[in-house]
Amino acid sequence: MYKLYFAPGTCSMAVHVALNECNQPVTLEKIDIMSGQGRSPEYLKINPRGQVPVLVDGDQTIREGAAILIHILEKHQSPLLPQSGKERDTALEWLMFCNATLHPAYARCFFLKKNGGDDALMGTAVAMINKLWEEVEQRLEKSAYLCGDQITMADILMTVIANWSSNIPKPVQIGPRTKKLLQTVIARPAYKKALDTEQVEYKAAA
Ligand SMILES: N[C@@H](CCC(=O)N[C@@H](CS)C(=O)NCC(=O)O)C(=O)O
Repeated sequence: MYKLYFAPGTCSMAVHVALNECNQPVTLEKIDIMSGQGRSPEYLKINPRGQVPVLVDGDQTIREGAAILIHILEKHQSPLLPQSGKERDTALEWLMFCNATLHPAYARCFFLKKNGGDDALMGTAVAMINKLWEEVEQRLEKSAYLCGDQITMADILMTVIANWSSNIPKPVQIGPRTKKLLQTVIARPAYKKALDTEQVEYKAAA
């Protein structure tokens, strides 16, 4: 059985949802990153960066969310990651957009909040987030999901990240088409189950 080191509602939740989507049972190991458990000597042995997610699959330990998601979806041949061609390239592009562009944009704001960044700097950082949501909103003019008419993992990771918006000290603006997508994603049984298990309230779709 898989083991997932997670913190409720964080990026590790996308891995939790992916496992649920693939009907894979998982042993969940909660890491209290807010209280510094991620920096404990025990956990640093598991992930020297002190972060979640970490997935243990048999004798393999995988760190980095995008690598973990690709591992799971390929192993279980999930349609959340098309297997070849242009569809796969597009799905990976948007998965990486979420993992390597949208996620760090939020992380920048959390860093400023925690370390007393000034108001102007925070304003600039939040404006960068809002610019990304504008781009997403424009993309959804053409299709219901980020990569067309079918949901992919990118939509799920984006939905997880969107829910961090209420922890940002300035307004984050998410457009109506994007909110509709978020509502569709959180209605999926796999997502609902993860929210229930992690005891997370979803606020970004309203
Ligand atoms: N690049 C890493 C980023 C992981 C990450 O930032 N995880 C956050 C939760 S969303 C975390 O563990 N933060 C605690 C910390 O950095 O101390 C990945 O994609 O796995």
